[in-house]
Amino acid sequence: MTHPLLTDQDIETYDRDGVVLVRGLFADQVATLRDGIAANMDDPGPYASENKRAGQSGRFFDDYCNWTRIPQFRDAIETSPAAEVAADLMQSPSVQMFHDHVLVKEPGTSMATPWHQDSPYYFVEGMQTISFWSPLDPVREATLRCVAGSHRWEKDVLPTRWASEVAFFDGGDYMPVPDPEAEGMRIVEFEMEPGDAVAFNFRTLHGARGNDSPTRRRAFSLRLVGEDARYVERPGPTSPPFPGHDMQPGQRLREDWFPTLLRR
Ligand SMILES: O=C(O)CCC(=O)C(=O)O
Repeated sequence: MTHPLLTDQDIETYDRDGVVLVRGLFADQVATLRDGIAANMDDPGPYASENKRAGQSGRFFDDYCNWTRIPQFRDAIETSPAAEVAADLMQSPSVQMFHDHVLVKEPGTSMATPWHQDSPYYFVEGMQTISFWSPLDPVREATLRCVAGSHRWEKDVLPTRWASEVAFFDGGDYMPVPDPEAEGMRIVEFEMEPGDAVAFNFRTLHGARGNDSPTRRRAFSLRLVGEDARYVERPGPTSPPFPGHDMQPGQRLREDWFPTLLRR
């Protein structure tokens, strides 16, 4: 039976568009996630970054792979229906943890999140992949924006470094980063309340505006994979890098680092 937060139509939409809104996915975890983000910002991990280009205002903080050291993140992952909803949307009998990602745009942050697909940065590929992007503050302009159907594009989009826009890898066969507005692509975006989540495929092109509003825009992204996801090599170190992972192309992600959250 489909999870009560979803309709059969949502599952079709996710398959067709690579993006769908799930209202209230982390509704019961909002306070916990806000605490976790505060703990994360007080004690950033080794991958934390401040994304800024010359002349830009505000603060855009991001960090990832902290769920094993920040108990609030683990708690939210384990107590929310995220794994159940992921299994339904991906149509996968299993759901495995990949990582968590925190993205905070303080009021008056001018930097937009550039258009990108997540998959080319990662060492995992498959059609059964999902990120849940959940704001912990009401969002309007600074919400996530996704290009419908981009998860089915034949070629991956060139991954770049967010602040410098320099290519992330030297080699590889990638298409240039498109300009979805100029090219008339269908952009899907939602006004959201704390704990709502946008579910999107790792191959879905997405980005976000800066945060001109007078309130913070704290967001938690949870990245999960399904049954068909396999380790792949990229032309260079990936993001996240997971040093010493010791996996070979074609393998499933190792269970001791990327635990299975659900099996049906
Ligand atoms: O929060 C943002 O600005 C972008 C989020 C994003 O790129 C992601 O969750 O993959």
